[in-house]
Amino acid sequence: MSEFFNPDKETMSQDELRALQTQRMAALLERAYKNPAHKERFDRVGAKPGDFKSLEDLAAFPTMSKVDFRTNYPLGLNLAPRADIREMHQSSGTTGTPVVMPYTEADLAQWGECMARCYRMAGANPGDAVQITPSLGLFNGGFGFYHGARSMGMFIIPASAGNTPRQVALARTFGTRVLGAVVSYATRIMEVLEEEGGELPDLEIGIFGAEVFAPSMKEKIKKGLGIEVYDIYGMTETGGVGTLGMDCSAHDGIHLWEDHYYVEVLDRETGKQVPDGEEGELVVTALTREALPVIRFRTGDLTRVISRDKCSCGRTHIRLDTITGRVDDMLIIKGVNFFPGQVEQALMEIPGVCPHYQIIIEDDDGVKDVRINVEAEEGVTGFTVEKKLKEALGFSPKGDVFKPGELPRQEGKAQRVFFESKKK
Ligand code: DLL
Repeated sequence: MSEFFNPDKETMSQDELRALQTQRMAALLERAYKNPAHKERFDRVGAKPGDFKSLEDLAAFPTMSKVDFRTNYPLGLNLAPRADIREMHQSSGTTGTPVVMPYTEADLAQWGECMARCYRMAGANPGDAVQITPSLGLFNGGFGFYHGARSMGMFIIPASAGNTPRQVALARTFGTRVLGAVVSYATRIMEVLEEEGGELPDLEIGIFGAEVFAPSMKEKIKKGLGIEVYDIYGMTETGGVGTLGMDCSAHDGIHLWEDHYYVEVLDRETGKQVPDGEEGELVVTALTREALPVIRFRTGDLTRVISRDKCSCGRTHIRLDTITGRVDDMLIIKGVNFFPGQVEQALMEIPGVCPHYQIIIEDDDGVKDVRINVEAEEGVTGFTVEKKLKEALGFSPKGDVFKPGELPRQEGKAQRVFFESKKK
């Protein structure tokens, strides 16, 4: 059986991809201009869809962000007739107004195809049992795994979030081969398995994402569950999990579905494209979505282009590095800038450390300090943690070591950073 879900599209040459993107982009800009919110955005900077001739011309068009979703809440950016909307998802965010993503029938098929490509890329086959552990609800995670599995023709176990002992029992009873999860939930399943002392003999493939996923964490989960682990990427605004791609078994970058999405990596300050290999903010245009295609959407995610060359797996689409963090997650403590993902990377490199940790930012009347709470097996001390982080990040946080199981567990995306104010 082919390793590709859609071999023609997944192996198009870069030249063919550029031509397809150019044609799709031109049509998209014309279509979006009929929407009052986009028209207003384009007019503000004097960008006219008719002036777009090549992908270089896109730089003249404005970027958009979550703010555009919020000011046009709930469906102001939707281009499809209301009667054609078949499903919606939304992400809550932290500022109150949610980001809403509507889907037409064609959008659901596009999502299903992107996800099916990911399943296939991970080595999943039609008929395999896939267990879906992100919640099937407004969060796109659960339904994305579902639509992709429908497109592939898999045996779907829509377990949704929570009740981990039941998840393990389901996997055992129905022979789950593929597990879809938010990264931190995969560690929870691992933990319950360890407590029970059992194994999941049929489980071979883990497709995890939604959170920063440090290479050392991947390694820990891979070993802990004894499976191959894939890093899947996507977001509400682009149409959900898997829309932006995943790494293949060569694990040499996230294959981004370029026939569906056009990406730029921009310098945050200048808004200019950075050279390949340099880190910047990922900006995405959705070329094939009917209801709500984003145009130059500033994702807030930091990454870099790893390669535009054909991968050893045969796929030709651009490859991006794993997401190192979000622009707004950067922490500055005692003059040192760092991202939570760097803390994760360093912590998971310490032998005996468990994948459950918290980064506490203590604010003592304006003076900030960091405390790391981390679970670890006997023998790992606060000093070990402090030394490792000093080496990795250049400053010395306090390290507090907890016994396995002592820190709180979450079912959705894990909150890793906490702020504590000591001001009276
Ligand atoms: O988290 C989609 C998803 C669900 C991806 C399940 C993978 C698995 P949102 O809730 O809209 O959608 O959050 C999107 O999560 O901008 C990134 O900051 C982060 N994110 C998603 N995937 C990854 C990943 C889903 N593989 C936001 N690595 C994005 C790092 C990720 N961060």
